[in-house]
Amino acid sequence: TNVKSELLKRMSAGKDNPVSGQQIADEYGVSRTAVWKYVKELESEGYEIGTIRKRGYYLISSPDTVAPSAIQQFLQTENYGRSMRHVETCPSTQILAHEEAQNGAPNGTVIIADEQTAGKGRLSRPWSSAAGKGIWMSVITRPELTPQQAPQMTLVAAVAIVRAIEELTEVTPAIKWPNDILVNGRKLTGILTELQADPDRVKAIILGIGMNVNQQLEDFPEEIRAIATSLCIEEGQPLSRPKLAAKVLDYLELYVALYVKKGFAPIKILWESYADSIGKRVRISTLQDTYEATAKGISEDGRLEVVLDDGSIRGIYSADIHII
Ligand code: BTX
Repeated sequence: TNVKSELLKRMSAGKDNPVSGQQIADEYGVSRTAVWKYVKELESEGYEIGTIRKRGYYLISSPDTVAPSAIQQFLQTENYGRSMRHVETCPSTQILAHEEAQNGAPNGTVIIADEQTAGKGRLSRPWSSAAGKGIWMSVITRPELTPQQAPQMTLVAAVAIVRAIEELTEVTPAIKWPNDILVNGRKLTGILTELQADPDRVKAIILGIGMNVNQQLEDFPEEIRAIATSLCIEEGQPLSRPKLAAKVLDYLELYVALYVKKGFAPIKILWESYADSIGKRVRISTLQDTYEATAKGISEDGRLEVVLDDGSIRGIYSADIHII
């Protein structure tokens, strides 16, 4: 697959710069027949490939797919996304990722689906995952962290996603604590962080990332049309899902490494620069109760700090926040 994604990457240079099969074969120490087989494989996956006699192959068009080679041609990571499993449809990539993690999947393994039939959010809420319209992926990470440091990974992922969106689009995303990315007040992306751990050691943190990319409003179930949005809706044009998925993985690897090495402080600064609730009046709903307060910032351990009306400060581990 390494040769295949490299082939794909180089074929994207266009008709004037065809890729020589012989050269790829020499560089990677494989036979020309093997290269030719990769070309045929790509064609069967929906790529249209042109051939110029004696010069090589070039890409005419790409299918709208999140298959591994489509994503990997854009990847700049060391580990993240290098091992990848793509399924057309599944109930939830989180379930597959938990199984793979238990079976020893390496750090950075990605499970990605074109469609989820039972995508899940926090507290078993449903996550709408229309076929071919979004990025529905779970990233198995194995950072050197204690279980107490795991919840901040949600915030690390949020910063990575926002940076990727900023780099590839014109939209201005905001982060809503703890796990939503909003554009113009509507939900664009959700993050679900799940943990496999011993009492004192993280075995795997599974980051479930759901990004609305190419939906139109009618692709969302009716009950969320008023609160959801997609990059296509916001930008007025479709976006390449594999390019975006690769960019998210690039930033995710970078910021997870930063967090592990330098602690939460640098992430906190980034996070707060994108947060939409800081300084604002919010309604906080936990499983136990609902109350109002003013959001102050986040703490070193990722809690949302709010000032209650009696002036006391409270740090919240998990809740739903509404700006009022
Ligand atoms: P959450 O609990 O913060 O958000 C769930 C709520 O968001 C739902 O109750 C609904 O109101 C709304 N919602 C549902 N689907 C969408 C959507 N597509 N766009 C905007 N709003 C929506 C958020 O949980 C965490 C979501 C993680 C999803 C990923 S996808 C890959 C991985 N696999 C999996 O099953 N979950 C994760």
